[in-house]
Amino acid sequence: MDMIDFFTRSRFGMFVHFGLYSIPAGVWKGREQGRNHYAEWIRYQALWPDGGAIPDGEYRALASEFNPAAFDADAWAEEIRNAGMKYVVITAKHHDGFALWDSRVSGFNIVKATPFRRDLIRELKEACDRRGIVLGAYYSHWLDWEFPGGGLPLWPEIPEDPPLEQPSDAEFEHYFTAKCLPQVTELLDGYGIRLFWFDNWCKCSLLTEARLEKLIDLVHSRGGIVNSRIGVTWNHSGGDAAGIDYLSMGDNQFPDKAIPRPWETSGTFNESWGYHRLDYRWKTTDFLLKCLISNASRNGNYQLNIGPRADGSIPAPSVRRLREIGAWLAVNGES
Ligand code: FUL
Repeated sequence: MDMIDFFTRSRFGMFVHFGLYSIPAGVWKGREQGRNHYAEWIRYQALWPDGGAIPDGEYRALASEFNPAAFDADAWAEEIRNAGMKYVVITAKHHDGFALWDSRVSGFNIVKATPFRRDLIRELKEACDRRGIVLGAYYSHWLDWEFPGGGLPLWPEIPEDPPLEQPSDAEFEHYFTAKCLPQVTELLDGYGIRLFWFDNWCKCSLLTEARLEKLIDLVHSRGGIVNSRIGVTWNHSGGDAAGIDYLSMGDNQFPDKAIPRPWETSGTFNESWGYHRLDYRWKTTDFLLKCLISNASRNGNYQLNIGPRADGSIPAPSVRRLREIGAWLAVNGES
């Protein structure tokens, strides 16, 4: 399958943010995380604005509680298909460094570090394959809060706190060659992933052109595709995005004109990406449909995110909206 051709024709896909952060779900020791509602950032937001992050050991300990027993890959895939979505991109590894597959590269993963012990990526891939849905991977290639040398947030921008000390170039090189490239290779060769969503949004000196080229070449060597947030272009507008296959807009950003190359907007049902138990700011189905139609009319895709609960179930407000959108598309959409 020509992946970029598939992507361009797809129009509608699902995004999934799922990981250890789904357990605290925006609340740490009885207190709502500060700064914004991105629950997947809780490690560095729990104590904001008082400063400080959740200590490494305390965050890692969440792994021993991670047991999404209600996860049912076929049930997820059914929701995806019935919503009219053609593909799904899941946080194979988000910034916290925790992998949702049985990685040989780092033991900080769902099989080796949790009581669940099941390979979620494998199960989801098989359920998607059975339905002709393409499974893609979000992979945080710059930030990795677990592995020595991984990028750290450029925060805190809290005046009284010093910025976090970033890894040196040599330290980042260690992370990049010992974790990032080998894990992406695992996803390519061990799981047949060909659709990648990388995430970087600021000019970062650690992501040198040489490193980006290596990562892009690796994915391309297997016929895979990469998005602009890999860091080649960071204004999301196209520009000099040489080497990348499709543009990713900023979070929930909808352009008002057609873009002459493959592109997508990733968006949320409420505000957070990961499940946040206090995020009640649900968008209406009408609004979400308008976003989809607007992007489709401008030759772009809409990648709409769910944040499953720690037990692996999809929150009811998302299910309801997915089904409403699917019902509308069944009558009005092209198949
Ligand atoms: C951002 C990330 O920092 C958020 O956590 C989320 O994954 C969003 C889609 O992209 O850059």
